[in-house]
Amino acid sequence: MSTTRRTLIAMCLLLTVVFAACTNGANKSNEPLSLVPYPNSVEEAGGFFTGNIVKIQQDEEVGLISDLTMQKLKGYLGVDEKSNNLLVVAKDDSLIGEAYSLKIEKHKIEIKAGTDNGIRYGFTTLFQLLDQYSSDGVALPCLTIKDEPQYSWRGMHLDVCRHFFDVETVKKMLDAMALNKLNVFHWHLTDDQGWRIEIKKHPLLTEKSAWRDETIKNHMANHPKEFDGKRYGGFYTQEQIKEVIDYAAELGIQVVPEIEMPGHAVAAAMAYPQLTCTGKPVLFNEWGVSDDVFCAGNDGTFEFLQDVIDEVVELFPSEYIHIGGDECPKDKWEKCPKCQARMKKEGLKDEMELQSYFVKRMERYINSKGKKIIGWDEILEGGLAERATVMSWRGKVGGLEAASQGHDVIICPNDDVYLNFYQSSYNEPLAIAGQITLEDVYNWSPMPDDLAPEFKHHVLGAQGNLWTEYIQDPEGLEYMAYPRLCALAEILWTKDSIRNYDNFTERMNGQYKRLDNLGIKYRIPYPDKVLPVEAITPDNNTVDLSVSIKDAKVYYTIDGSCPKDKGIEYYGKPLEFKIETESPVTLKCATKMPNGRWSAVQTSKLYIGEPIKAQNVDVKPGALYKLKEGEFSTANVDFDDVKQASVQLGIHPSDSAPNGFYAEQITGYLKVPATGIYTFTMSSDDGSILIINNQEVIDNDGFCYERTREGRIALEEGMHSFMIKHFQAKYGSSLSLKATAPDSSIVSFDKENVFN
Ligand code: TNX
Repeated sequence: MSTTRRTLIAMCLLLTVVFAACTNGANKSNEPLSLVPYPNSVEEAGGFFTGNIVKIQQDEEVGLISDLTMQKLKGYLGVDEKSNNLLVVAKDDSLIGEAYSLKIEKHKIEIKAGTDNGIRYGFTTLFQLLDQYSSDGVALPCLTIKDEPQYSWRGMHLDVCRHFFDVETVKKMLDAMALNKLNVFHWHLTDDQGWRIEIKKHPLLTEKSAWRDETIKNHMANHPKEFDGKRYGGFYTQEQIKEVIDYAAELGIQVVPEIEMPGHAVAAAMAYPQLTCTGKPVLFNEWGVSDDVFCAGNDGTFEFLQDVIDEVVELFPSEYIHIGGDECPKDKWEKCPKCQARMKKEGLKDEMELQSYFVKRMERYINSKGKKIIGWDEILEGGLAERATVMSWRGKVGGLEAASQGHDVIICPNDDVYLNFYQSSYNEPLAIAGQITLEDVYNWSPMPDDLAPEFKHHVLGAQGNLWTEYIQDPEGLEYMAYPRLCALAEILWTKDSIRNYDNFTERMNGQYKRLDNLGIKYRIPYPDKVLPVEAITPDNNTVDLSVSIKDAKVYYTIDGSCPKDKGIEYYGKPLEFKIETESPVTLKCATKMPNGRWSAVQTSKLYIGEPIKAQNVDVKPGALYKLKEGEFSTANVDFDDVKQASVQLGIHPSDSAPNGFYAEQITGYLKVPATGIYTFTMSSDDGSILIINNQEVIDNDGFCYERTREGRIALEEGMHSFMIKHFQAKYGSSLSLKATAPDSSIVSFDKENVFN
């Protein structure tokens, strides 16, 4: 072979290698593009755009690049007429609605869209790429992104009534929404516990209704109730409201105000008692639903609400006004002569229809002002208002029903996207109920399964709802909202077919840094693969302390001390325990972010040793059941003095305690089918404790709505004694328990497996 030929081949090879390095380089060390929400189409071309200065070439269209966008751009790139790197921003009417395209070539970046929001999103994507690719000088991978959202309603709701959040906090939330390409801010401005919007015609709404004398402490399930005795309140002046609306508009976010009616009206009625059926002032300094609602028989109520709407429509450019409509008990209407007279006059057959009358009447008024109404799914009851959009919060059912009737709907079920619910089972600040993890949000989809294809376009999208009964301050708010909001944003933007949770988790590494830049104190996950009670056996002698955030480090201790002080760094390899180690070991671990912020500390008791020997006992079917009536605040109740036990075949809460306040204890033997580690899962409302072979496996104690917790223990095949303790105070009651065997089969606590 001639030298020239050899050189040519070598050069070709070299070029191939360089090219490969470049395309790979676009994914520095195979990192995915750190974009959240992920664009719907990305084609990487190879090569890089380099350089820190661009010349901007913009269409004549006015306002295509907003001042704010320009300001942000200058934080990344210099702008100079003489640069031969071009940034082209162009209107392209073939890109509909919020669609945009972003093309990066070696000397040119081009953003195209048909609308201002499209251009904004193009820049948001560009800025995210610049975050990722400008550590040592800008080197953006050449690519073409063609993108548009899956849903048009990508929202975030904030309740500023239960707790008040000032303008700065709201603006910070809007910044985070814009970062995630969300476009609707649903501002819940009135409720029982506070009226937050200045209405000039009715000044007492801010003088009186914006304040309460005290607030319930702890969880509302606690019994007896305690109050803090501290006056609390706040409101927005109309000037401040305008400031927020303008700020949101700059970010491409529509602000939808919510004025609650006919329920959740107590704050208004505190100042204007004539608005309720009794005409007496009412107070409601706790959470939940009050019986006192706006009187539907009194024309004065409608006049008052119309006055409010008059000022609201003047302030808010949004095409929608949310009128609430949820949780309106009918007790007072049933007894109110005016309401009953109204029903008779209007030919309404029941109070449901009276509610529908109320909503329809207000809808007509709001429509006459050129706006559309939205209501929570209760507005379906008694007949839906003609043009209303329905917000489905009690599951997707209301949404399904309304969409099938040809109404637009927004899907935001409490079990899926209530960002006031717990984010994990342990170490969380007090929250209302439930559990919705980041992964749960990510794996959810707003579209109701049974919706006929011809109605699917009525599903406008979804939103995260942030009710603030248990969220007292901005830090608490940020903890609950993020990172779940990012997951929600992605499911609303990115097509289901290209979404993937692991990939999202990787891309979140970049998004966490952006949240850091906004000063947002999002929740940092603690290592949660290790449960509070763990079993370590010769066959299974490791614990995994990994967390999903790549840039974070995990520290742990095994001497009971705090891992934040002198923890040992965990290097991603499961920790091994020798079976001779003295048992139990108290393991504590926590996650540290690159900026020094810590997660909560997870504490775990590791029981080390051979599986516990089975008990050799003579048994009969069923468990022994003891009940104690009375008001308890813990499941840890002594039952020795209860001599009489009944036999019960399954594990379920008492259905015989007459006043709903009781504690119960269930004891017996559980038969397990094989030797190995068992995971026990227990849900209860209120608290419960599980003890196996005299060892506490699950501590799920305390006042709560239904809550699920787990624990592990190693058992030999055969019989093992157990004790379940449970107490019930106010509100719902439940208790359920199961064990997962080493082969993943389920051992249920039923007559096949439970003995005494
Ligand atoms: C139900 S969701 C409510 C709110 C509460 C929330 C607590 C809805 C329309 N009404 O008043 O704050 O649950 O999760």
